[in-house]
Amino acid sequence: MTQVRYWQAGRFRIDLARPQVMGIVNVTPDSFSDGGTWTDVQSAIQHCEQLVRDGADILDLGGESTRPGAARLSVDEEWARLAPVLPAALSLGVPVSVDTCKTEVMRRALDLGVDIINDVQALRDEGAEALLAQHPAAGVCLMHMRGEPAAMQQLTDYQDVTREVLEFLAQRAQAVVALGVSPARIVLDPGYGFAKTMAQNFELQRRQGELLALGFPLLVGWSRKSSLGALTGRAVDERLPASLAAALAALTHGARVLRVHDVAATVDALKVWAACGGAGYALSENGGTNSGGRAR
Ligand code: HH2
Repeated sequence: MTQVRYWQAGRFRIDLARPQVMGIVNVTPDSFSDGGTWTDVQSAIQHCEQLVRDGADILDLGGESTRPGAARLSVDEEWARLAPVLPAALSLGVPVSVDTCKTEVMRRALDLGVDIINDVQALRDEGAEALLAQHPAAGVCLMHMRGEPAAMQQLTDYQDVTREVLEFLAQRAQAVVALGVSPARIVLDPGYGFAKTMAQNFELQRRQGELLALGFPLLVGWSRKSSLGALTGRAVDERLPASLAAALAALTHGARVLRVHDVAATVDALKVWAACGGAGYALSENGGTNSGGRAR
């Protein structure tokens, strides 16, 4: 299977020849695994710096938890968490992503210069697609989920989860491209843990390679998720081995970007995986205009 080589992401053209590690910075009191740890501005900035020292290729900052039942914030509440941390994150020399579903938060983040919008709702908020289409270069991650986080775990009735995720992502990517976003700016995410049972998450993982037929790079987020806890019987702070195993499985099935909490451990695992000849994919040169992606 030939895969796209570059992801155009704001100031950067990210080279996917080497799998990329996206480090999670949750500036939230209630995220499922690290809520409350990085809520004050200084500790959030220090966490960004530490993740970059640990080898993060991308930082993903979120101000609103997406866990089932999490409180929904207003634009101003969400932005008040992100705004003091973003300028420091943007100075660290790596692409910065903002994890949000709200068009107005996206607009403010793009105005500040963030490189990527990571949207678990795949740009379905009103005006979100058009906002990205107006922007010349920002990257975007379109993720599959159903409904809202509050009730999504009741929406797990699929005939064939992989086919439905594929059709949803195809439709969302097509809609965004039709509005003028270059395909080189788009990555897709199957949305592990979002409106899926444990069995569906693992079935989707086993068949994840089918999503490559859409012609976009894949980003995945397995880190510490509850299906890993259900399978291993481990509490959320004991899921690192399970998270690493799932991350490597995702790479084997074609993912190129891993969204993780434990950057240092993931970087080590990737080094060993690569030295052992971990999945080699043929890569096609694709579009994208800016350079500046780091070589490391
Ligand atoms: N998972 C979470 C949040 N954002 N974005 C993408 N693209 N893919 C994911 O799998 C994904 C995501 C949930 O993890 P986390 O951010 O740690 O938790 P919370 O949403 O509770 O802050």
